[in-house]
Parts: sequence; C-alpha cells; structure tokens
Amino acid sequence: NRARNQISSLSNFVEQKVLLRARVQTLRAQGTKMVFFLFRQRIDTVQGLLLVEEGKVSKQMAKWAGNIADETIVLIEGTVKQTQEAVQSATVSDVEIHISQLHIIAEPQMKLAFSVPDASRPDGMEDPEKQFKNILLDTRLNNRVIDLRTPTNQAIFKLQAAVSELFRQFLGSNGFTEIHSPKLQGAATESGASVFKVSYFKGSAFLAQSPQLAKQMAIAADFERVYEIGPVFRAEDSNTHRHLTEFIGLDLEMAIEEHYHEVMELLDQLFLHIFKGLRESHRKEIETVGKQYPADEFKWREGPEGTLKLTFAQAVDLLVEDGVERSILDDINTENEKRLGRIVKAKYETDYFIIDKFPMELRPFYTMPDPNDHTVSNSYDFFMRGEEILSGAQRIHEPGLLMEQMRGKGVDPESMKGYVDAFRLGCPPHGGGGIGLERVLMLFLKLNNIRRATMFPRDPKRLEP
Ligand code: ATP
Ligand code: AMO
Repeated sequence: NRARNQISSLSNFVEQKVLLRARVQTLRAQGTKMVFFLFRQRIDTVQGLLLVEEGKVSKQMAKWAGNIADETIVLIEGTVKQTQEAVQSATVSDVEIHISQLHIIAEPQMKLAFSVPDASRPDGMEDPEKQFKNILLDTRLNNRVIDLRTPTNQAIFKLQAAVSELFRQFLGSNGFTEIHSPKLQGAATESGASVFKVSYFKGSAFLAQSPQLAKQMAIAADFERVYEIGPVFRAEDSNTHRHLTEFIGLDLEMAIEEHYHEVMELLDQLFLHIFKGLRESHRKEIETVGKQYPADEFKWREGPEGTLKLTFAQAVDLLVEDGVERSILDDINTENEKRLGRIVKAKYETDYFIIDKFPMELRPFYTMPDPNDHTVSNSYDFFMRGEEILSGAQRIHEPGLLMEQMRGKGVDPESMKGYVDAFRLGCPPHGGGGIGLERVLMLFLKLNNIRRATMFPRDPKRLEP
C-alpha cells in the first residue's frame, strides 16, 4: 500500500526505491539480458531498465517483459539512478529506473489506430512526431481516447482547465457569483435561426444558445455580478475551423454605475489575468503543445498604453487604408477580421485588441443603442490573432425600448414574457459578455482548428465519440 511516485518528481529519489504506475510508451529488448523501457505519465517520460541479475530478475522475466505491448499500464518497483547523458526537455526525466518488479495492470485488447508519439525524442530525430502530424484530424478524432493520451493533448486540456480556473478566480475575487442557468428553454435565447429543437414530453423545447436571458434576469433580481461556465448550443451548419454546435461559454453580466466602459475594462483585466496566468504558471504545457503546433508567442500590450481599443469605424478605416472596398464593410466578415488582425499586429504589435461601437443593426435585440447616435451601439467584440473570442454589450434595461427593439428584430415579446417582465419590475443598468472557451485556447496556442481545443467536439458532421 505504498504511495505511488510521479515521473516528474523522480529526481528527488536518486538511489531510493520507488513505485510507479505508468504506460509503456515503447520497449526494446537487448539480447536476452536487458530490456529498455520508456514509461509515460501524461506529458512526462522516464527510461526504465530491466537487467537480468542472479537472485533478483530472472531470464524468464526479462523474456516475458520484452513482449509487453505498447500502451500497457504497468506497476513497477525499482531504484532511481542518475543517468549519464544530459537531458534537454522539461518533460523527460533526467534519471532512470532500474526495475526489480513489474506487474501488468491493464493492457490493450485491440489494435491501436496509431501509436502515441514519443515525446522524449528531441526535435529533428527520426521523427514519430512528424509522422503523427500527418494523421488526419478526423482519424484522430475518431480514435479520440488514444489521441488524447498524446502529450500534446494532455497539455492542451490542462491549459483548457487553467483558462476556466483563471476565469473563476478573477471573477470570484471581484465580487461575482457563479450561477447555473437552464439549458432547456421554451424559446430561442439569441436568434431563432440557429436553435436546436428537442422533443419535450408532449411538446418541444429548445437548447439554450447562451445564458443571455437568465444572466440578465439575475441582474434584475439584484445579484449585481454573475457569471456562468456552461455548454452553449448552436444549430449553425458552419463547417469551419472555428464553429462548434456545442461549446463552452464563459459568460458574465454586471450592473454598471455610469458607463459600459466599466464592463469593457473589467473584461480586459480578466483577459490579461488569463493570459498572464497561462504564461506564468503553465510554461511546460505551452512548450509541449508548441512541439506539435509551433506558434509565434501570443502578444499583448501592457503598461500605460494598455490594450488597443478601436471603434468599429476606426477598424473599417484601417481596412480601407489597406485596400478593402468600403462598400463591403457594413459588416466585417471572417476574412476581413483576419486581415484586420494582421494590420493591427504590424502596426501595434499586439495579438489582442478590442473593437467597440458596432452598428446597431449588427447586434442582437437586447443591445443598448448609443444614446447620442442610435445607429451605433454600446457593444464590443474582443479579438485574439484576428478572430473573435468575446461578444458583449450594455443591455437595454428599459422595457419600452426593449420591446421596440424586439419587434424591430422580429422577436415577439410575448414569447419571452418572463424576460421582459424582469425589466418591468425594475432593473439596474447592466452589461456583460460571452467568451468561447475553445476559441480562446485555440487562438492562444495557435491550434488553427477549434476541434483540437475540444475534448469530444460536436459539429454538423460529428456526434461521436
Ligand atoms: P458569433 O460568435 O457572433 O456568432 P462568429 O465568429 O461565430 O460570431 P458568425 O456571425 O457565426 O461569427 O459567422 C461569422 C463568419 O463565419 C461569417 O462571416 C462567415 O464568413 C463565416 N461562416 C459561417 N458559416 C460558415 C460556413 N458554413 N462556411 C464558411 N464560412 C462560414
Ligand atoms: P456570441 O453569439 O457572439 O454572443 O457568442 C459569444 C462567443 O462565443 C463563441 N462562439 C462560438 N464558439 C464556438 N462555436 C460556435 N459556433 C460559436 N459561436 C460563438 C465566440 C463568441 O465570441 N449572448 C451573447 C454574449 C453576450 O452578449 O453576453 C452571445 O452569445 O467566442
């Protein structure tokens, strides 16, 4: 019943006995007297050596051990020894284990679709990593459990957890209360076009497209500052690198005193907290991911100048200066969004920026118009590497204006009576935003496909595994 050791801390146990449960990454028998192993725990690997020795390890044991299949989970006992060669990588142990006992805990009963690449190999060596890069994403997603064992994926999902942890941490320490809103709804929560309908006893229900209505109602109910981390469903037939039909929304909503800039400022501080937290506390994971998905380091601005903020009109001007026809810039499409990202990067040296004051007609019914110019709105989007990661706005808290906007956008106020009533009961001025978790991760790490930032992605063509 001894405690098991972790590969990452073995170097504290030189010349001591340890107990290790790990996967067999690879093994190689040398003659009849020696078996070399590479053991893996998540992103870490360590060498093991089984040596035939009178009275300790028999020839039969070495023969048996030499036939263990890759990916078998084993429990080993052995002595930690210093190695001769210097180790370059943070994920490869600089000690090795001389094995005295070895037990099989579980072994694969089926052929592996592909082998987990050996992360202990330095870049440029005979190259299972490179080979692995050529496996189609679909093949990897179809065999997701084995794919998730790769060090890259182990690191990606540690980082995903870190983003939500940092989100929670920041909001918790800024007076926000975590809420859980229903995912089964009587009506669409955003636009009617992209809502999933499900059967609900004798009638039907809709899957929530966002916690939008609930988080605003929580403000009307005096919660002041709320957030939610939860699934969001979108029936968008978008087969792109950045659309999922189910994703994780990081949503928040807060009462404001004077101005929607209070929300924008808080959201900005939140992102800086997330970026810094990832960079400072998760370097090993970021490096691990970078081996498979090389990326230029994500850049943001700090210090007195702060985060770059542009109005929609200024963003359009930048694109026009760069040669885009003004006539097609009523909205900024995906292609021009990316182009803007490149322009901003060249001019301001940042991968992270904010655009506010979007035209009213581009925003949902609950968005507050600018009191001085009703054609624009008190709304904002945040961008990473030229792609949208957050959308938000000040909301309309006055019931008359809300109903007018709903009708103007073809939304029947009667279909959302409980929501509209929240404002009839008196609601403070407020604003908020929604972030796509997988997008933040995809763009921070430059993974180029949102499915790589999703453990079991759902898109129009995929409901399995
Ligand atoms: P939001 O989060 O506000 O929905 P988004 O980034 O998801 O923003 P959408 O408004 O859903 O953006 O769509 C944005 C862009 O995605 C569109 O400009 C369009 O170019 C692109 N897009 C959407 N669906 C497809 C598709 N099926 N194929 C190619 N591009 C698409
Ligand atoms: P919006 O629809 O822009 O706004 O969504 C907010 C953020 O969610 C992410 N996102 C997606 N991620 C993956 N797949 C998708 N299909 C997808 N669609 C959106 C993006 C986007 O910025 N209620 C508002 C938020 C608010 O105003 O508070 C809303 O849902 O990162």
